[in-house]
Amino acid sequence: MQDNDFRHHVTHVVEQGYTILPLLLTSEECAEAVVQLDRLYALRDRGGLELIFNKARIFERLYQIAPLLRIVRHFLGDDALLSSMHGSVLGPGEGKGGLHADGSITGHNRARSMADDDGGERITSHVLALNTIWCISEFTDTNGATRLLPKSHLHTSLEMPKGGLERSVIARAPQGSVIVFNVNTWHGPSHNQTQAPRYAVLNPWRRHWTRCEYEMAEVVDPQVLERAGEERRIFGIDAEAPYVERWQWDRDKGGPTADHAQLARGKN
Ligand SMILES: O=C(O)CCC(=O)C(=O)O
Repeated sequence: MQDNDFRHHVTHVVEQGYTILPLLLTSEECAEAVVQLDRLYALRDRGGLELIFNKARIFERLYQIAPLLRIVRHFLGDDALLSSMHGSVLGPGEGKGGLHADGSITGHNRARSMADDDGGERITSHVLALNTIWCISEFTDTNGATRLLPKSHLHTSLEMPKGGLERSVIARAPQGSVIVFNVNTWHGPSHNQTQAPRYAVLNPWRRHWTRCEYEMAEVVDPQVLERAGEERRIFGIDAEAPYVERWQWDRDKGGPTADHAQLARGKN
């Protein structure tokens, strides 16, 4: 990505709460992703669409794309963490719901985590997390593309701004693009009025020092971690909290030091 494109996307996220990076995946990669999403959709009742980097090689590609990582790290720091990776197949007729902001289950937008002293205001001063949505299908006005409410990332209340749904805009994007948005931005799928499913991958990112949606260091398949190469840090091995005393803990490895290997649990 050229520097002026980078600055354009950064400014759009800062001012509008989202941006769209076009055409980062090839049509062949999207076609392979569709095959795999269809296979996993059939298994959806038993978690088929969860943590899909463990389930097909094509999805490992989604955290190896330099222009996206550059934007993610610009906002969340060099040690940003992948928080989950979920497949989405939005069928014909689906997507009639409203909008929401993410982080309401495990993040700073969780109503029960608001303290009295917060005065009912969520954190908007810094970007605490981003969501990214990969457009495995082209995203159009009619096929259930994500809609977003511009500037809603600056809204301090946990309640959606009045008239939010009416003022939201559909993220039109060519196949292979990725939508990047602030965790505070209200969004949701629009109504799929076509006869074909809309395919996407939902791929949120968080700061190193916040909790991810999964214990990624624990759930990632060891071979997937190995293949991640330099990018393995996105799984937060060094973000794991010690379960032994600190002097016995190897932070880089995310487990007891070699001298205390007998204290290791599970994967260590
Ligand atoms: O499927 C979409 O378009 C939106 C997904 C969504 O709401 C989310 O990832 O939180």
